[in-house]
Amino acid sequence: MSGRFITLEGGEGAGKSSNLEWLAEALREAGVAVTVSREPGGTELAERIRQVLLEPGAEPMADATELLLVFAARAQHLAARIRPALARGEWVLCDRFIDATWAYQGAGRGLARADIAALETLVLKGLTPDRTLLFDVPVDIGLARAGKRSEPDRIEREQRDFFERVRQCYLQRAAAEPQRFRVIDAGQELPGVRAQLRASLEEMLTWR
Ligand code: T5A
Repeated sequence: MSGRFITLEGGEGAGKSSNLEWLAEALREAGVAVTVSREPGGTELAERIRQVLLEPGAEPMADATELLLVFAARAQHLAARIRPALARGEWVLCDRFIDATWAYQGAGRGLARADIAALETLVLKGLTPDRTLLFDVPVDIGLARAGKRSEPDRIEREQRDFFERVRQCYLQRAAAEPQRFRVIDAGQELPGVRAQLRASLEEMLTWR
């Protein structure tokens, strides 16, 4: 694979979606062929799985069902979209990926590490993002932003503690893999966030 795989991660309302297209445009202006996608979703079938995952319903979803659906969507996304784009030499910019599963299903839900690791091996087959931009924001600020934007989806209805565990897990993963992660202080106003992203962008452009 000759392309590059860049993921954007962070808690609810951290500002990933607000900056994804801006990042993609900046890369395109620098002459990079870019595919923009998101998880859960990114293909027609994976988007249908996303709907099942996020729509609040009368029947409570079992934690194992949630985990399997997240990985089912990811398997499809990898096969139909991410791996072909990387093979074409494109840079894939993805709103959330595997770190979200460790944060939400692992730390948030408390699912067993061994189960997540087994599915990661099965589905990712060793693929790791080249760079992960972690949008870190205090939970209350992120939830307030997300709440202003839209009605909470099934996962956004979780308690504050859940999101605090998610945040801490992301920060621990970033500390454990400093070569892959860049932590963006997403609590700043948009111009401050963009300045940090610009620095990460310049660094990534040296890969070419
Ligand atoms: N999930 C996902 C799992 O549980 N496991 C997994 O493995 C995966 C892949 C996805 C859900 O699925 C879960 C996690 C999620 O709960 P989603 O709708 O894609 O659902 O959720 P998010 O990715 O969290 O999307 P959000 O839209 O909530 O967050 P974003 O994209 O980080 O935030 P954004 O850009 O939409 O911004 C939110 C609001 O804040 C404003 C924006 O204008 C917007 O109104 N804003 C700012 N305001 C002030 N200052 C700034 N710097 C701002 N940046 C943005």
